[in-house]
Amino acid sequence: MLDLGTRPLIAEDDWQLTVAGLVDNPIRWDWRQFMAQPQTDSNSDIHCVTAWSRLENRWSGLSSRDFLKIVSPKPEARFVIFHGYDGYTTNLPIDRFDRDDSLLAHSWQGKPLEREHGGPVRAVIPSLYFWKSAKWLRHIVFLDSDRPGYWETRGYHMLGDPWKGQRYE
Ligand SMILES: Nc1nc2c(c(=O)[nH]1)N[C@H]1C(S)=C(S)[C@@H](COP(=O)(O)O)O[C@H]1N2
Ligand SMILES: [Mo]
Repeated sequence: MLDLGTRPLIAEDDWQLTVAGLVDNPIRWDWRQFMAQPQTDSNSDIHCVTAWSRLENRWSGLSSRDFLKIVSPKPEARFVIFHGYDGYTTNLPIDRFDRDDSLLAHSWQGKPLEREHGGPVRAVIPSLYFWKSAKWLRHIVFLDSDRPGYWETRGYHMLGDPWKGQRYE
């Protein structure tokens, strides 16, 4: 599985990222504000639940660590849910987001993310199956309890750790 098939076309000028839920600083960024944040490159492998992997990806963007410093989650925030412009959602524990290889990426292999791969901005969470890496990122919500996203309500695993083979619940 790759995506829901809609592949929304979001011009950089129309793109916005909003944050809600249990944070001290619920930001709303446009493209220019997002691109003005600290920049990080991160190399990682990714693993799709349908058994393919793509090794040695170089992602560039805002690291999760820097992002979390800015939005400042409240102590009771334990889960995150990503929303895409295509209506997709996916959930993960905050400790998987808060890893040094997780980021909000605008580039892949040194080039702007193509629409097909989630441009302008996608989440990249290498420690979980690739369905957790939401494309066309629009909105991030911080929660005190875990809520299933699109695939998770359809029988996929709430965590989805590829090293534990957590495909289905
Ligand atoms: N917004 C959104 N993000 C998504 C999906 C989707 O349908 N919508 N599919 C997921 C799945 S199942 C996979 S395997 C990867 C595919 O990313 P790629 O197209 O860059 O290979 O995106 C993930 N992120
Ligand atoms: Mo997937």
